[in-house]
Amino acid sequence: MNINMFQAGDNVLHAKKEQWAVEPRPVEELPLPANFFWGAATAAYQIEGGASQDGKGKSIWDTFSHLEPSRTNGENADVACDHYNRMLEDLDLMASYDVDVYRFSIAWSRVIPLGGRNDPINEKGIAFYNRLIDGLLARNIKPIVTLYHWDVPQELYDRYGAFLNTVEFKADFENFAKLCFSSFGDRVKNWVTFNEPYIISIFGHHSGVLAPGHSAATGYDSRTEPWRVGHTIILSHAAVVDLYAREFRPSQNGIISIVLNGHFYEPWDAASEEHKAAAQRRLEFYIGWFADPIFLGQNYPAQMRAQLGYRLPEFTTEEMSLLRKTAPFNAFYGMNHYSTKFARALPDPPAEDDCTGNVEELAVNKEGEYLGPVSGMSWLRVAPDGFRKLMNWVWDRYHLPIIITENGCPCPGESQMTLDQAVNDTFRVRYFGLYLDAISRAIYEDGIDVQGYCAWSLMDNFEWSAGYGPRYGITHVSYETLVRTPKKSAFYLEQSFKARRSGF
Ligand code: GBH
Repeated sequence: MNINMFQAGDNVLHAKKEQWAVEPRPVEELPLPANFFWGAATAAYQIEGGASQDGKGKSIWDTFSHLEPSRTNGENADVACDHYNRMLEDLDLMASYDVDVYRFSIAWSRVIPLGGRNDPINEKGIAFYNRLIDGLLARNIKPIVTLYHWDVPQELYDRYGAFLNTVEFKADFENFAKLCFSSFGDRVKNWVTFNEPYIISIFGHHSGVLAPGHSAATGYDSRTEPWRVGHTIILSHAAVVDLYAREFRPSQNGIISIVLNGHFYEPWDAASEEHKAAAQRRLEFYIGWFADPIFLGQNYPAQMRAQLGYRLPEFTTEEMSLLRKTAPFNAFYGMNHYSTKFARALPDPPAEDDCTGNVEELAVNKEGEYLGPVSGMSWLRVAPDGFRKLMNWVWDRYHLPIIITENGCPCPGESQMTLDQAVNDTFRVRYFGLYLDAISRAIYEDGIDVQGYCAWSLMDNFEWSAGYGPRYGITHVSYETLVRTPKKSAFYLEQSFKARRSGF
């Protein structure tokens, strides 16, 4: 059976068949190890709803999604997928897909409504996550739990600017982490501290597209804020890894790390040393920024320090020794990856608030070639070779087992489709097939230790600044009725993992 088979006439609206550079090979040729695990990912604010139910406090996203004029497509996640009240149904849905793992995040303001280390705990919030975790284990699904997926309690932002105050934030985050480890760590064995520090720093404090929406245009210092935020995240991560290793790992035996996102970058002109260097530099400014200090226990990449100068905070001697000490405690590299871009060197000097390494990002190269077919998002093109190259880049530099913690796409035109059209998501099936092929090649042809895969996302959900427009789910959600309907891609993943792992 070739389950990668592409059905003509399915909903590949804007992607003509000949646009696909690589034809998926039959899974018999591209297997995965028998112990490779798969599942689906979500984030609290994007699915839970129950915005003020049972004592939940506000997060910066509750504030941001209610701004006038709207910065979130006129929509908010007060209800979202109502997962807070439909959790049992969602557990059964996951079980029906035969997932091995479920990656979700804990809403900090649900368990500590005001967020701080001297603030009260909300037992009803703790009880919700206990029910979720117990429900997963009862269905033989392992939880992978993210402590922070973008929803810092609003009160901490009001008190001290959240990430902008390294000392205060770190202390409050440690306290929150400790509460989670002590409440859930008897059953949760896979922890992620932060989801996508790059996005928190740059999209939250440079472009201002995401909460708290800081940018030069809204009156903030985008020359320095993103780097301060990144610094806070790195040190808070290290402190929590240290806390876990000292106080919890001996009895709980779990593992911990961080999730970094990043495109792969190809040079805009592959024949030019200048543009090849730009692609490398862009990867260092995107990924090395966090991964060099966290996984190597080293300072920021030299090219970043050279370009950014005073804009980049410095690690003290004690901080450097904390980084060196905790680096080996990170058990895996959590990779969120969607697409590839071309990198083109910009003329020097860089803009005074440049955060790219002085690189322009493009979808098309010097020859006018596109990276691959475009999905339902203009930035997200299908480029499985770039995915494989990124796994190689990360493996060569950090030598850690890789877990793909997010990967997926919306189909072209999906936001306008009827239910029947949307569940027949052949574009997504094809994207998944090609990206799984890349993982198989990374493992068997490149010798990389890739251990597991989480599709983004378990279900359609609130896509941040884009509201309910883009749909990334392997399950369709009707935002009128909140009814869940599995898409073809959910069955594809179930079948594909079954076949790829069966060890032909
Ligand atoms: C992930 O973020 C999030 O973890 C998840 O919550 C989210 O729903 C999912 O992806 C889908 O977006 O590079 O300037 O062209 C991914 C963050 C958002 C980063 C889109 C890159 C593209 C704009 N990505 N962004 S750009």
